[in-house]
Amino acid sequence: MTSDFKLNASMMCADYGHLAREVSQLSEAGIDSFHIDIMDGRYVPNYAMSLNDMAYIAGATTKPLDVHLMVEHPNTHIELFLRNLRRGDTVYIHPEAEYHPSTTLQKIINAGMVPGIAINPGTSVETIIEMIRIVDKVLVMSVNPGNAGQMYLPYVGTKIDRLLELRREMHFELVWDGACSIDRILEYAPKGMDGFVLGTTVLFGKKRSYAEIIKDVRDMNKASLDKDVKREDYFNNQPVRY
Ligand code: S6P
Ligand code: MG
Repeated sequence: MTSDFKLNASMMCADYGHLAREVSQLSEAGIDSFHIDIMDGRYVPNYAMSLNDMAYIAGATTKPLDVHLMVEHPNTHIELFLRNLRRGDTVYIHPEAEYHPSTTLQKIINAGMVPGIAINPGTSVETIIEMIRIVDKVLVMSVNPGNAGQMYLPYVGTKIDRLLELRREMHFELVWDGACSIDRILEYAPKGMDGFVLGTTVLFGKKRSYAEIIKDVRDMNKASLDKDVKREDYFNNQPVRY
């Protein structure tokens, strides 16, 4: 059993009074990529990060960006995003937000970015299966998009298991976004989940450093896979519970 997975920092949860420090501390702590939530106040009932925030972070790190566009008709302004990104950064769109999502995905591909789709809790796999054929990544939402700090919607678990099954026949990476806890990582990393977006549930606003938390996530996962270490024993010896 393997469980290699990427950890992405949800930058809408970062301290904007010290953005440069946040980016460098997360990089040094071993975060794999920066998750950038862009919201337009229409597709979702909130405004989050801006183009400027995204461009700043792109210039402040060599690590990849995962840009999650929660905007209506992303095709209209996709070039604004693409020209501020680097080759290899990921751009996720929500297929419901676009009349012709594959056209937008093609623009992302043509610009040298990694194309992805985000799937809302209420969206079924059947409605997006054709999109899955042309993207490299699927971002599965376990909360409704719009805010950090929401509760996990347990009915999404069935769909996640289904997507993990689908990966046996289709090639794509599966990334978890929303209320991602240590327990969910320990459950789904061994099942093959490729990445997790870490927000307020695990990473931000805690009394421990990013480096300690990220190390804990990886150590706990290793311990839970290690036949010689019982997961309960590992947890019992830890001073901090999440
Ligand atoms: C939600 C957004 C997410 C959140 C992330 C926050 O609309 O797409 O990326 O920022 O889920 O994590 P948490 O642990 O606060 O739910
Ligand atoms: Mg997101």
